[in-house]
Amino acid sequence: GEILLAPGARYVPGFLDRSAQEKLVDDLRALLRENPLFQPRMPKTGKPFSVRMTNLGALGWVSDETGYRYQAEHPDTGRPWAAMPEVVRNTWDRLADYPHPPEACLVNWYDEGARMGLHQDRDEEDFHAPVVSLSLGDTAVFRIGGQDRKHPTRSIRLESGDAFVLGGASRLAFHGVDRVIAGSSSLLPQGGRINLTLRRVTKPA
Ligand code: MD3
Ligand code: FE
Repeated sequence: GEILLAPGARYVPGFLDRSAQEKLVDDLRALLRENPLFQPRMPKTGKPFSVRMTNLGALGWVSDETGYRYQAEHPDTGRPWAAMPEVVRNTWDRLADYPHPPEACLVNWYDEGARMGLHQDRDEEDFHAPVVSLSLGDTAVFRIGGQDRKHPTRSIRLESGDAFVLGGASRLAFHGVDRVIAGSSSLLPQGGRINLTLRRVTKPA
């Protein structure tokens, strides 16, 4: 079943079954050896994020003292990002309802205590393309509001295997992760949470 939370915000609980989640975590662990997590930093202040990140695909989102941007190389290794696993490409094809492939898959890795403040995703050129998210591991207390920071927000729990599609009027909604509930999933033996966000970055020709 699929739940419409707001115009364009489609929540798909249980999109990946347990065996697909386990296979995806195995794939990610292998990809992380060549394509390690890095510690993003806030523009200007250089304050480190509590979430560690990496990317898969042609382009990746990075943040450091000089600003936010998409780039083709890993900031620490200088190499191109690893390719997206098949299950990730298939997720986009099944959920995005958009006629071009994704260019970036941002991998957010939440250790205990990590969070993500309320923000908009606006570093992409084409807001007609949705953002598709997949959650793995411990449950996140996720918050979503409107297009203005002052608009009211609601809180939902994103569990392991859940998908979320943010398109249409929700594409520029403010959103964030208040906290991760330690011990809520057995998928990752060390605990924590992984979120994958699939994005189109450039305007298709
Ligand atoms: C709502 N990630 O990477 S995923 C991000 O759980 C990000 O790691 C969160 O926000 C996470 O930018 C949330 C769900 C999500 C992704 C993109 C959105 C919700 C969104 C874009 C617009 C509105
Ligand atoms: Fe976001």
